[in-house]
Amino acid sequence: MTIRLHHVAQARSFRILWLLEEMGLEYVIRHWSFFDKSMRSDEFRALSPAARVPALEIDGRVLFESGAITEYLMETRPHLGLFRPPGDAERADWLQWLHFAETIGQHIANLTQHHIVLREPWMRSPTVMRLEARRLEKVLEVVDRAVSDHEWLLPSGFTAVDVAVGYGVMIARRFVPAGLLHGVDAYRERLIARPAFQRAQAADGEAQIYTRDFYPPPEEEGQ
Ligand SMILES: N[C@@H](CCC(=O)N[C@@H](CS)C(=O)NCC(=O)O)C(=O)O
Repeated sequence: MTIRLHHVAQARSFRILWLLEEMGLEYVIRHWSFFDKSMRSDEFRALSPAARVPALEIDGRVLFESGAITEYLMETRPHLGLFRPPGDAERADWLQWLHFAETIGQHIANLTQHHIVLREPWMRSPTVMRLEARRLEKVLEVVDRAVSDHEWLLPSGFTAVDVAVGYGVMIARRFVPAGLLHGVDAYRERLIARPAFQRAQAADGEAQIYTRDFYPPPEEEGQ
C-alpha cells in the first residue's frame, strides 16, 4: 500500500518528508497550499480535521501530528536504527527530544504569525516579535549544549529526534542569526550534509512561507 504524505513546502510536514527519506521508504507526496483555501476543503479535513499538515496515509489509515507520526513510523518500522524503544537506555532522552521539537516549533509558529502571516503592520506586535526571538534563542541553547558534547542529540548517534529537532534548527535560522550558538551552527551543517536531508529538500516544493533568509526583530523604541 502506498504511503502518501500531505505536505506544504517548508511546513512541519517537512519533518516527515525528511524522516521518510532517512528511512529509505517509498512514498508519494501530495502538495497543498496555505493560500488557495484547499486545506479548508472537506477532502482535506477528512485527512486532517484541524486542517493542518502533516497528514500521512499509511497502513490503511490516516495520521496527523508530526510527533505521533514519527513515533508510529518508528514503532512499526523499528529496524532502521532511528528509534529508541521502551527499555532502551536512551528511551527517556529520545522521547524528551521528540517533544522538545514542538517547544521549538511553538516559538517559530508565533514568529511566523507576526512576521509573515499577519500582513497588516497594525496587526503585528513588535513586543511579541522581540520576545519570541529571545525565547527561541533560549530553547536553542538547550540544543547547543547537547550537540556541543556529541555529534547528534543522543550520544549513541543519529536518530529520528535529530530530524524532529533539526527541522526546528533549520527554520530557527530565519529568526535567530548564525554566529550566536556555535554548537547549533555546526549541528546544522552536519544535518544539511546528510543525503536524506538533501533529497527531502529537493522534494519540498516551491517556498511558500519563508521567502527571506532572515526576519530581524524590530528595534526597540528610541534606538
Ligand atoms: N503539532 C502539529 C502542528 C501542525 C501545524 O500547526 N502545522 C502547520 C504548518 S507548520 C499548519 O498546517 N498550519 C495551518 C493552519 O494553522 O491553518 C504537528 O507537529 O503536526
